[in-house]
Amino acid sequence: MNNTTPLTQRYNPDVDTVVNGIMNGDRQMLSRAITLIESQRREDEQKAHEILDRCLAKKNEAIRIGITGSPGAGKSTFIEALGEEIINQGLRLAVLAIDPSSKQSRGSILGDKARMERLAGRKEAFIRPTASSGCLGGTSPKTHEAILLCEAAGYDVIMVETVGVGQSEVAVDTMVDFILLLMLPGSGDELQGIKRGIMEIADAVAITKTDGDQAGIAAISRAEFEAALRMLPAKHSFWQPQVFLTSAITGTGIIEVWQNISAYFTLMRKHDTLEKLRHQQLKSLLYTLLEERLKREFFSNPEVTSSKESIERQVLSGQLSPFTGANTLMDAFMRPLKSL
Ligand SMILES: Nc1nc2c(ncn2[C@@H]2O[C@H](COP(=O)(O)OP(=O)(O)OP(=O)(O)O)[C@@H](O)[C@H]2O)c(=O)[nH]1
Ligand SMILES: [Mg+2]
Repeated sequence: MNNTTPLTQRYNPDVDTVVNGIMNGDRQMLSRAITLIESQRREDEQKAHEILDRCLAKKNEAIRIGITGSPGAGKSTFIEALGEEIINQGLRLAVLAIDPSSKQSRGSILGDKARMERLAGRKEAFIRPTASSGCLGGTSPKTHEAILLCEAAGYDVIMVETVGVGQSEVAVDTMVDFILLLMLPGSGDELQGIKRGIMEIADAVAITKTDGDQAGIAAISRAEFEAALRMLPAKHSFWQPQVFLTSAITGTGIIEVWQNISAYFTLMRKHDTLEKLRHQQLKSLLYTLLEERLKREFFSNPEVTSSKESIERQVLSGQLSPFTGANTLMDAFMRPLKSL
């Protein structure tokens, strides 16, 4: 695909064109395929899955990193600084940035591209902001599918930015190999609350914005996080998560974080853990997709939709127990299948 391609074909290209484009590093085609994945339209979905099936045949293995942290923790700025370091080492980088504040992907595209301006200008980088479309923290099977497409496009490193709101990290944990948790200086007290769950899946913690007058408080936070990490069960027997003091503005700690990530992947390969992890990730995607599909089929089933309200009323009035109600709806769903 080049600039002489007719405009109509550029905007509604066929599966072959998209697949070839992705394989040949055409960022616009990759972006187009991700848009199809995100689409709610059945025909787009079908096309997206044809593209995915073809792309999966090409085995590429990228390093997948999840970057998570509270809103405003400095995730995008950190990715920009770390991303430049990665590109300078001769690697190609894809960033899937999930913007929970935006329901419209157009809005978030402008938002995050502006925040990762330097990276967006590099030809070795692909930045794709996606709207979370109501998913907690923004991760969904669609994010996982987008990762697979970036991998087919030959990116060496894929970063997924998610907002740490608890469950979203658990979802992202099923699709990335390494989770970097970003925390603001002075956020040690959050360890008592929901952040504990996030700590359990973190492979490294970076305290952000340690420039200016934050240095002292950052050092205290580091000690708090280190103590908390020591109390947690090990995710991998060969890996002890470390805490780094970083600043995306001065560049402090960025190289150290990258060295830590690289060391992790060297060990993962040595222990054959990466391949096992890939299998777990694919298994998780298979069942997540299946669950979503079943739910959708169930709730759009005419037998279910016609009896749903009446069953709900009977449950609310105490005529039916929720269990019997659920069974009745399930029977309604299964009836046409049983008569086949
Ligand atoms: N002083 C200082 N400010 C920083 C640093 N990193 C980010 N910031 C500022 O913190 C604010 C938030 O940064 P972002 O990178 O957008 O944070 P984020 O976590 O991606 O935010 P959301 O995606 O909205 O959750 C911006 O105003 C940045 O300029 C840093 O290392 N030092
Ligand atoms: Mg951000």
